[in-house]
Amino acid sequence: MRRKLPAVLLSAALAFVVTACGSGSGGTTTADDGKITLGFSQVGSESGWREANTKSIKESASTAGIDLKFSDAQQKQENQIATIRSYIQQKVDVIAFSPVVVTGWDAVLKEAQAAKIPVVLTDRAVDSDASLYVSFLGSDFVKEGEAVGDWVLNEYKDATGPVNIVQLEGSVGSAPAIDRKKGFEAKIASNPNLKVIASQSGDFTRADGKEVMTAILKANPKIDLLFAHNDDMGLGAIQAIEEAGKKPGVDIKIVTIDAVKDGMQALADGKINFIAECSPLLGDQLMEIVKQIKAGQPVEKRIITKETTFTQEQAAEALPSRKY
Ligand code: GYE
Repeated sequence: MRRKLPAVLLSAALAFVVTACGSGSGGTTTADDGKITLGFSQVGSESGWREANTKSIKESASTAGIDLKFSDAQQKQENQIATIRSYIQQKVDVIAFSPVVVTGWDAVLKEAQAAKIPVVLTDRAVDSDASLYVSFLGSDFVKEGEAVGDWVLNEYKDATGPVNIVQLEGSVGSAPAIDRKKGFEAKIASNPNLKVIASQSGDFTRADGKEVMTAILKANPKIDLLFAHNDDMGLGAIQAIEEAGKKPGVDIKIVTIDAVKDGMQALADGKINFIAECSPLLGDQLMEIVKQIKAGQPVEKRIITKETTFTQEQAAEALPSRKY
Protein backbone atom coordinates (compact mmCIF):
# COMPACT_ATOMS: atom_id res chain seq x y z
CA MET A 1 0.00 0.00 0.00
CA ARG A 2 1.32 3.49 -0.88
CA ARG A 3 1.42 5.96 1.96
CA LYS A 4 1.80 9.68 1.58
CA LEU A 5 4.79 11.23 3.30
CA PRO A 6 3.69 13.70 5.97
CA ALA A 7 4.29 17.30 4.81
CA VAL A 8 6.87 17.98 7.52
CA LEU A 9 8.98 14.99 6.56
CA LEU A 10 8.71 15.87 2.93
CA SER A 11 9.88 19.43 3.43
CA ALA A 12 12.68 18.31 5.73
CA ALA A 13 13.77 15.90 3.01
CA LEU A 14 13.60 18.64 0.38
CA ALA A 15 15.54 20.97 2.62
CA PHE A 16 18.24 18.33 2.89
CA VAL A 17 18.42 17.89 -0.84
CA VAL A 18 18.89 21.63 -1.29
CA THR A 19 21.51 21.73 1.48
CA ALA A 20 23.32 18.72 0.17
CA CYS A 21 23.48 20.17 -3.34
CA GLY A 22 24.54 23.57 -2.18
CA SER A 23 27.15 22.76 0.42
CA GLY A 24 29.53 20.50 -1.47
CA SER A 25 32.06 18.99 0.89
CA GLY A 26 31.77 21.97 3.21
CA GLY A 27 31.75 19.84 6.34
CA THR A 28 28.37 20.52 7.95
CA THR A 29 27.14 18.02 10.50
CA THR A 30 23.82 17.62 8.72
CA ALA A 31 23.38 14.02 9.70
CA ASP A 32 23.47 11.22 7.16
CA ASP A 33 19.78 10.67 7.74
CA GLY A 34 19.11 14.11 6.23
CA LYS A 35 18.13 15.76 9.48
CA ILE A 36 18.69 19.43 10.10
CA THR A 37 20.58 20.12 13.33
CA LEU A 38 19.40 23.09 15.39
CA GLY A 39 21.34 24.29 18.43
CA PHE A 40 19.07 26.15 20.84
CA SER A 41 20.24 28.07 23.89
CA GLN A 42 17.38 28.76 26.30
CA VAL A 43 17.42 31.55 28.93
CA GLY A 44 16.66 29.27 31.87
CA SER A 45 13.62 27.85 33.63
CA GLU A 46 12.67 30.94 35.60
CA SER A 47 8.94 31.05 34.91
CA GLY A 48 5.82 29.24 33.72
CA TRP A 49 6.25 31.12 30.45
CA ARG A 50 9.74 29.70 29.99
CA GLU A 51 8.57 26.16 30.77
CA ALA A 52 5.84 26.45 28.13
CA ASN A 53 8.34 27.92 25.66
CA THR A 54 10.81 25.07 26.18
CA LYS A 55 8.06 22.49 25.77
CA SER A 56 6.88 24.17 22.56
CA ILE A 57 10.39 24.20 21.07
CA LYS A 58 11.10 20.56 21.95
CA GLU A 59 7.73 19.32 20.67
CA SER A 60 7.87 21.33 17.46
CA ALA A 61 11.42 20.16 16.70
CA SER A 62 10.39 16.56 17.13
CA THR A 63 7.28 16.98 14.95
CA ALA A 64 9.32 18.73 12.26
CA GLY A 65 11.98 15.99 12.33
CA ILE A 66 14.65 18.48 13.32
CA ASP A 67 17.55 17.26 15.44
CA LEU A 68 17.51 19.63 18.44
CA LYS A 69 20.47 20.29 20.70
CA PHE A 70 19.03 22.11 23.72
CA SER A 71 20.78 23.87 26.57
CA ASP A 72 19.46 25.79 29.61
CA ALA A 73 21.68 28.81 30.49
CA GLN A 74 20.27 29.28 34.00
CA GLN A 75 19.76 32.99 33.27
CA LYS A 76 23.50 33.59 32.78
CA GLN A 77 24.88 35.26 29.68
CA GLU A 78 28.29 33.59 30.03
CA ASN A 79 26.59 30.18 29.86
CA GLN A 80 24.75 31.19 26.70
CA ILE A 81 27.94 32.44 25.05
CA ALA A 82 29.76 29.21 25.93
CA THR A 83 26.88 27.13 24.55
CA ILE A 84 26.72 29.10 21.31
CA ARG A 85 30.49 28.64 20.89
CA SER A 86 30.08 24.91 21.37
CA TYR A 87 27.29 24.83 18.74
CA ILE A 88 29.65 26.64 16.36
CA GLN A 89 32.34 24.02 17.03
CA GLN A 90 29.85 21.21 16.47
CA LYS A 91 28.92 22.84 13.15
CA VAL A 92 25.19 22.71 13.71
CA ASP A 93 23.11 23.89 10.75
CA VAL A 94 21.32 26.73 12.54
CA ILE A 95 21.72 28.35 15.97
CA ALA A 96 18.72 29.83 17.75
CA PHE A 97 18.72 31.49 21.15
CA SER A 98 16.66 33.59 23.48
CA PRO A 99 19.17 36.19 24.71
CA VAL A 100 19.08 36.66 28.47
CA VAL A 101 20.13 40.32 28.16
CA VAL A 102 20.22 42.81 25.30
CA THR A 103 23.93 43.77 25.28
CA GLY A 104 27.23 41.93 24.79
CA TRP A 105 26.54 39.62 21.84
CA ASP A 106 28.63 41.14 19.04
CA ALA A 107 31.70 38.91 19.41
CA VAL A 108 29.92 35.57 19.50
CA LEU A 109 27.49 36.56 16.73
CA LYS A 110 30.46 37.51 14.55
CA GLU A 111 32.03 34.12 15.26
CA ALA A 112 28.84 32.38 14.10
CA GLN A 113 28.77 34.53 10.98
CA ALA A 114 32.41 33.75 10.23
CA ALA A 115 31.57 30.04 10.55
CA LYS A 116 28.61 30.60 8.16
CA ILE A 117 26.08 29.37 10.70
CA PRO A 118 22.85 31.35 10.52
CA VAL A 119 21.47 32.63 13.84
CA VAL A 120 17.81 33.14 14.71
CA LEU A 121 16.77 35.15 17.76
CA THR A 122 13.67 33.91 19.52
CA ASP A 123 11.64 35.73 22.15
CA ARG A 124 14.16 38.42 23.18
CA ALA A 125 16.07 41.07 21.24
CA VAL A 126 19.76 42.06 21.19
CA ASP A 127 21.24 45.49 20.51
CA SER A 128 23.75 44.09 17.97
CA ASP A 129 23.69 45.04 14.32
CA ALA A 130 20.80 43.29 12.55
CA SER A 131 23.18 41.92 9.90
CA LEU A 132 24.50 39.52 12.56
CA TYR A 133 21.30 37.45 12.67
CA VAL A 134 18.89 36.15 10.08
CA SER A 135 15.56 36.60 11.82
CA PHE A 136 14.01 37.64 15.11
CA LEU A 137 10.81 35.88 16.18
CA GLY A 138 8.96 37.13 19.26
CA SER A 139 6.56 39.54 20.91
CA ASP A 140 6.43 43.32 20.87
CA PHE A 141 7.15 43.96 24.57
CA VAL A 142 6.56 47.72 24.36
CA LYS A 143 3.02 47.01 23.15
CA GLU A 144 2.46 44.65 26.09
CA GLY A 145 3.52 47.37 28.54
CA GLU A 146 1.25 49.83 26.74
CA ALA A 147 -1.71 47.44 26.94
CA VAL A 148 -1.28 47.24 30.72
CA GLY A 149 -0.80 51.02 30.89
CA ASP A 150 -4.06 51.57 28.97
CA TRP A 151 -5.96 49.40 31.45
CA VAL A 152 -4.48 51.32 34.38
CA LEU A 153 -5.29 54.69 32.75
CA ASN A 154 -8.90 53.66 32.31
CA GLU A 155 -9.21 52.11 35.79
CA TYR A 156 -8.08 55.33 37.48
CA LYS A 157 -9.47 57.89 35.04
CA ASP A 158 -11.68 59.41 37.77
CA ALA A 159 -9.05 59.35 40.53
CA THR A 160 -8.93 62.65 42.42
CA GLY A 161 -5.75 61.95 44.41
CA PRO A 162 -2.46 60.09 44.01
CA VAL A 163 -2.53 56.43 42.94
CA ASN A 164 0.55 54.67 44.35
CA ILE A 165 1.99 52.15 41.93
CA VAL A 166 4.66 49.49 42.53
CA GLN A 167 6.48 47.94 39.59
CA LEU A 168 8.19 44.55 39.75
CA GLU A 169 10.59 44.59 36.83
CA GLY A 170 11.89 41.57 34.93
CA SER A 171 15.55 40.55 34.75
CA VAL A 172 17.86 43.56 34.65
CA GLY A 173 19.01 44.37 31.12
CA SER A 174 16.59 41.97 29.41
CA ALA A 175 14.51 43.15 26.45
CA PRO A 176 11.12 42.38 28.08
CA ALA A 177 12.04 44.27 31.28
CA ILE A 178 13.31 47.31 29.38
CA ASP A 179 10.44 47.46 26.88
CA ARG A 180 7.53 46.63 29.20
CA LYS A 181 8.66 49.37 31.57
CA LYS A 182 9.01 51.80 28.68
CA GLY A 183 5.55 51.06 27.26
CA PHE A 184 3.83 51.16 30.65
CA GLU A 185 5.48 54.33 31.93
CA ALA A 186 4.88 56.19 28.64
CA LYS A 187 1.14 55.46 28.90
CA ILE A 188 0.61 56.34 32.57
CA ALA A 189 2.58 59.59 32.19
CA SER A 190 -0.55 61.22 30.77
CA ASN A 191 -2.25 61.13 34.21
CA PRO A 192 -0.19 62.93 36.88
CA ASN A 193 -2.12 61.11 39.65
CA LEU A 194 -0.46 57.84 38.65
CA LYS A 195 2.82 57.63 40.56
CA VAL A 196 5.36 54.79 40.50
CA ILE A 197 6.56 54.86 44.12
CA ALA A 198 8.83 51.79 43.92
CA SER A 199 10.29 49.88 40.98
CA GLN A 200 12.64 46.92 41.44
CA SER A 201 13.66 43.76 39.64
CA GLY A 202 12.26 40.40 40.73
CA ASP A 203 14.24 38.59 38.01
CA PHE A 204 11.03 37.12 36.50
CA THR A 205 10.80 34.51 39.31
CA ARG A 206 8.08 33.78 41.83
CA ALA A 207 10.56 33.60 44.74
CA ASP A 208 12.11 36.99 44.00
CA GLY A 209 8.68 38.50 43.32
CA LYS A 210 7.63 37.48 46.82
CA GLU A 211 10.82 38.64 48.49
CA VAL A 212 10.95 42.04 46.81
CA MET A 213 7.24 42.67 47.36
CA THR A 214 7.55 41.78 51.06
CA ALA A 215 10.21 44.48 51.48
CA ILE A 216 8.26 47.02 49.44
CA LEU A 217 5.09 46.38 51.49
CA LYS A 218 7.03 47.04 54.70
CA ALA A 219 8.39 50.34 53.40
CA ASN A 220 5.15 51.60 51.81
CA PRO A 221 1.93 51.56 53.83
CA LYS A 222 -0.26 52.75 50.94
CA ILE A 223 0.03 50.81 47.69
CA ASP A 224 -2.88 50.94 45.25
CA LEU A 225 -1.60 48.94 42.31
CA LEU A 226 1.15 46.49 41.43
CA PHE A 227 2.42 46.04 37.89
CA ALA A 228 4.52 42.87 37.65
CA HIS A 229 6.38 42.32 34.37
CA ASN A 230 5.32 38.65 34.40
CA ASP A 231 2.71 36.40 36.02
CA ASP A 232 5.21 34.53 38.19
CA MET A 233 6.46 37.65 39.99
CA GLY A 234 2.81 38.69 40.40
CA LEU A 235 2.00 35.30 41.92
CA GLY A 236 4.92 35.61 44.33
CA ALA A 237 3.75 39.12 45.25
CA ILE A 238 0.24 37.78 45.91
CA GLN A 239 1.71 35.56 48.63
CA ALA A 240 3.53 38.55 50.14
CA ILE A 241 0.36 40.67 50.04
CA GLU A 242 -1.71 37.94 51.70
CA GLU A 243 0.94 37.45 54.37
CA ALA A 244 0.78 41.20 55.03
CA GLY A 245 -2.95 40.75 55.73
CA LYS A 246 -4.16 42.44 52.54
CA LYS A 247 -6.42 41.20 49.77
CA PRO A 248 -4.71 40.93 46.36
CA GLY A 249 -6.91 42.19 43.54
CA VAL A 250 -8.98 44.28 45.96
CA ASP A 251 -6.80 46.18 48.48
CA ILE A 252 -3.99 46.20 45.97
CA LYS A 253 -4.92 45.80 42.32
CA ILE A 254 -2.55 43.66 40.26
CA VAL A 255 -1.74 43.74 36.54
CA THR A 256 0.74 41.39 34.89
CA ILE A 257 2.00 40.07 31.55
CA ASP A 258 2.17 36.49 30.12
CA ALA A 259 -1.23 34.83 30.73
CA VAL A 260 0.17 31.41 31.67
CA LYS A 261 -2.22 28.98 33.38
CA ASP A 262 -1.41 29.92 37.01
CA GLY A 263 -1.70 33.60 36.16
CA MET A 264 -5.00 33.08 34.37
CA GLN A 265 -6.31 31.08 37.34
CA ALA A 266 -5.42 33.91 39.74
CA LEU A 267 -7.10 36.37 37.35
CA ALA A 268 -10.27 34.26 37.19
CA ASP A 269 -10.14 33.98 41.02
CA GLY A 270 -10.08 37.78 41.35
CA LYS A 271 -6.52 38.03 42.75
CA ILE A 272 -5.15 39.58 39.57
CA ASN A 273 -7.12 42.28 37.74
CA PHE A 274 -5.77 42.28 34.18
CA ILE A 275 -3.18 40.37 32.11
CA ALA A 276 -1.61 41.20 28.75
CA GLU A 277 -0.80 37.99 26.92
CA CYS A 278 2.70 37.05 25.75
CA SER A 279 2.69 33.82 23.79
CA PRO A 280 5.45 31.29 24.52
CA LEU A 281 4.31 29.00 21.70
CA LEU A 282 7.12 29.90 19.30
CA GLY A 283 8.21 26.36 18.41
CA ASP A 284 6.31 25.78 15.16
CA GLN A 285 7.26 29.16 13.70
CA LEU A 286 10.91 28.66 14.68
CA MET A 287 11.08 25.26 12.96
CA GLU A 288 9.47 26.78 9.87
CA ILE A 289 12.16 29.49 9.79
CA VAL A 290 14.93 26.91 10.25
CA LYS A 291 13.60 24.88 7.34
CA GLN A 292 13.31 27.95 5.14
CA ILE A 293 16.90 28.91 5.92
CA LYS A 294 18.17 25.45 5.05
CA ALA A 295 16.12 25.45 1.86
CA GLY A 296 17.77 28.70 0.85
CA GLN A 297 14.46 30.55 0.94
CA PRO A 298 14.18 34.16 2.11
CA VAL A 299 12.98 34.56 5.71
CA GLU A 300 11.34 37.54 7.33
CA LYS A 301 13.71 39.60 9.45
CA ARG A 302 11.17 40.34 12.17
CA ILE A 303 8.20 38.15 13.00
CA ILE A 304 5.91 39.53 15.70
CA THR A 305 3.75 37.16 17.73
CA LYS A 306 0.00 37.83 17.81
CA GLU A 307 -1.36 38.43 21.31
CA THR A 308 -4.41 39.56 23.23
CA THR A 309 -5.37 40.77 26.73
CA PHE A 310 -7.59 39.29 29.46
CA THR A 311 -9.98 40.70 32.03
CA GLN A 312 -11.17 38.51 34.94
CA GLU A 313 -14.30 37.44 33.03
CA GLN A 314 -12.35 36.67 29.87
CA ALA A 315 -9.84 34.60 31.88
CA ALA A 316 -12.60 32.46 33.39
CA GLU A 317 -13.92 31.80 29.88
CA ALA A 318 -10.53 31.09 28.30
CA LEU A 319 -9.07 28.90 31.05
CA PRO A 320 -10.58 25.52 30.12
CA SER A 321 -9.09 25.58 26.62
CA ARG A 322 -5.80 27.27 27.54
CA LYS A 323 -2.75 25.38 26.20
CA TYR A 324 -0.18 26.68 28.67
O1 GYE B 1 7.46 37.20 30.00
C1 GYE B 1 8.82 35.87 31.44
C2 GYE B 1 10.03 35.07 31.14
O2 GYE B 1 11.19 36.75 27.61
C3 GYE B 1 8.89 37.02 27.15
O3 GYE B 1 10.69 35.83 30.15
C4 GYE B 1 9.92 36.36 27.98
C5 GYE B 1 9.75 36.60 29.47
C6 GYE B 1 8.41 36.21 30.05
O4 GYE B 1 10.76 34.73 32.19
O5 GYE B 1 7.87 35.14 32.15
